Amino acid sequence: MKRITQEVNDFISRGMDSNVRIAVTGLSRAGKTAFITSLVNQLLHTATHDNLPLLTAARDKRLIGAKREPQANMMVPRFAYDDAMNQIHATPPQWPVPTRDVSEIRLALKYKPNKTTKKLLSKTAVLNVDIIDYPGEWLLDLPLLDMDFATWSQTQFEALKGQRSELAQAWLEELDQVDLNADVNEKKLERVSQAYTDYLHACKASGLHWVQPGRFVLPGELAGAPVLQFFPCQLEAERKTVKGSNLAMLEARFHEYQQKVVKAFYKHHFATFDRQIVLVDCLQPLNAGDEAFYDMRQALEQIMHSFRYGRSSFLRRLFSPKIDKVLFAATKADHVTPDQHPQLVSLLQQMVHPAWQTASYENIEMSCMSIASIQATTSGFITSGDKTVPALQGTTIEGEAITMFPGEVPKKLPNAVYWQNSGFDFTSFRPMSSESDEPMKHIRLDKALEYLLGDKLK
Ligand SMILES: Nc1nc2c(ncn2[C@@H]2O[C@H](COP(=O)(O)OP(=O)(O)OP(=O)(O)O)[C@@H](O)[C@H]2O)c(=O)[nH]1
Ligand SMILES: [Mg+2]
Repeated sequence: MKRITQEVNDFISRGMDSNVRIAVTGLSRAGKTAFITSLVNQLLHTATHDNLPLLTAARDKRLIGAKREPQANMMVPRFAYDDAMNQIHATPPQWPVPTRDVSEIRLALKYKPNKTTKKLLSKTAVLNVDIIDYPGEWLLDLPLLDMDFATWSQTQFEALKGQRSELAQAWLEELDQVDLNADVNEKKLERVSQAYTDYLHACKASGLHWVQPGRFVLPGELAGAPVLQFFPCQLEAERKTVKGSNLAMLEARFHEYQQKVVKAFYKHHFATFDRQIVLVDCLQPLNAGDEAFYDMRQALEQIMHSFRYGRSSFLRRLFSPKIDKVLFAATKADHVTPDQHPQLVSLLQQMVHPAWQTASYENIEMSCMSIASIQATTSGFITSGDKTVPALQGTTIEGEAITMFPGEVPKKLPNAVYWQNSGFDFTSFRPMSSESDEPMKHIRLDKALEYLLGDKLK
């Protein structure tokens, strides 16, 4: 009885409306824009279509409808839902354009509560859902907060192996031209920073996702600002930073980056999130090769640090974290036949589990699933001789209609032999044509919604 009274009080004090902030992240091209566009599109159609059977409130017909509302945070750009929908409904259909910054959109969901406490108060309730899109690369910067400039520099030089050391050549040549103890030369620092940024972009283009500082490749509104103009240097252990020197300036900018960029993101954005979905494109690194694959695993491990709030954690000292549920979703599941979906989940679990099991994720629930936000293929079977095999049908980005078996997804992290013997070649498809008054086709987007929102719609 006491608990019920408390719940009723909470509910009254909040008014009939409640609020949840769901953050959507993932490394670039993971499928964030497609996910948010589809999520909004699905919820806007829920009143008229049975498009979300795995979302309990929708299945039980308690979800009355959804509408767009002006977003709460006025300092953040609006998520470009209409632009994305125009692209998907274009002839031929196109994917939404890449995004580079944080953005936000709000939906109000009207539902019939089934919790006794809420039912006592009103037949209907409203849940305001803020959906925030931000680049996963920004989470790669968290470890920077625990390092000084010299330590960070060292980590960057230690990472210069394999493909990275080749890609870094032009930057290293520029770096050789800098006298760290000479009087500060802003022009020179700008040039070397640009060479370093180009190197980070080249890493991304080769499928290597672990890049630091993350803002260098996705600067958002900070593009061109001096706070993004520094680079790692090889420093001697016994050194003194000369006042007014190039090194002094690099150290100062690194410090500013820690305080005004990284900390500010955690304090002003991350601290406000209630739920987090991390989208992972597991197929892209399978296409790109083993270095890209293990690199993505390392990037995911880094991303997971942001959800580790042990008692003494850095984040807990900075603010009180609120995220209580994190969902890892393998996106673009429609690139493989449905029989491969369990393998996709298992691969994703293997990529995130080691970090998950060893870390102290106090009071945080985590789960993995596979989804396709905007289904671009249909699945079926083809007969070859006396064998029937699963197949996909779709239209390639170039406009060719094809039926194919795209290959098997490894269930476990592939070993060296595997990379030698099996090549992956997942084709990119264009979105299917759809009617503007119909919800888009998806795979398990409703399951993701149930995980992220289900309890809030009770
Ligand atoms: N087949 C299929 N392809 C998808 C799906 N979602 C995304 N894609 C593909 O992945 C690409 C990237 O998707 P976006 O949603 O733009 O990814 P993003 O994470 O927002 O990318 P950035 O904004 O560049 O960081 C799209 O252009 C599509 O080619 C999906 O559900 N199915
Ligand atoms: Mg995007």
